[in-house]
Amino acid sequence: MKYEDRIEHTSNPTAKRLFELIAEKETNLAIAADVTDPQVLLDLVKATGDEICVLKTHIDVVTDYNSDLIDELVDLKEKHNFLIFEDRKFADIGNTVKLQYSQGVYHIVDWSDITNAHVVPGPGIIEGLREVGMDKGRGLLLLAEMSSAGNLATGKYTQKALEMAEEYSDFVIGFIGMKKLIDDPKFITMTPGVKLGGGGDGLKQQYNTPENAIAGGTDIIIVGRGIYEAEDVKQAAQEYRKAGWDAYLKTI
Ligand code: S5P
Repeated sequence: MKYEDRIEHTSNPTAKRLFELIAEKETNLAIAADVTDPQVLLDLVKATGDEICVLKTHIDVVTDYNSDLIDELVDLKEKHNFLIFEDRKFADIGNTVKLQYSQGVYHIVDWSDITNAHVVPGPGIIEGLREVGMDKGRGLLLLAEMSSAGNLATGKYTQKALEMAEEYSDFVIGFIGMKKLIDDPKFITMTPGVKLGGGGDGLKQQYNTPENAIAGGTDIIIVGRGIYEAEDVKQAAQEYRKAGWDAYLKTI
């Protein structure tokens, strides 16, 4: 199914916007901008912003953080037309994640269109995040699978994540997964652990190629070191974008 044909299947405004912008921009590439220097982060986003549909951040790895960085990232988001996904991987009880999502240093709910959560605490984690995210039109991804070797998100755990997503599908827009896990056009699957040539990283990360990830039915490829460690980050982003989009065109 084409991305644009899935807009009507979801009620969540962030999911709608994401399908729309992927189709408009013709890119299913998300960058994992895991750099620690705020200026390097901004330069990376400036260089790659036109190639991506999603900027995935780990805001807590940025040194010398101040909230001006968020203002600048939001300006770049408007300029280059992408969504922001703070990869916070919440993992606590509902009341605690609600505070972590909305308060503290980062006030994630105020600027991040998408965030994600582990399902190990059960559905209370979704309810807590939903209490602050829903009114702002945000979307949540559940970690139904992981990319690292030996991870425990398999079998029944993965199945439970899919059931929880169905139950809260006004707020849960999809999954982190290694492949399409459920045949339902409203859910978006994003796959990390993607690198041209495949391989691993010495700390149990496992890489799949963009072609194989998309052939497995995922919707968005998440690429970090494959892009930001390249000599020419723009050119690398263009290569991944083309690989991801060509692979998608083969599926429709
Ligand atoms: O299972 C996972 C889930 C995530 S969100 N495996 C992952 O690697 N990630 C994230 O994807 C990880 O936190 C990092 O930001 C990115 C992968 O980065 P790369 O440099 O290995 O491409």
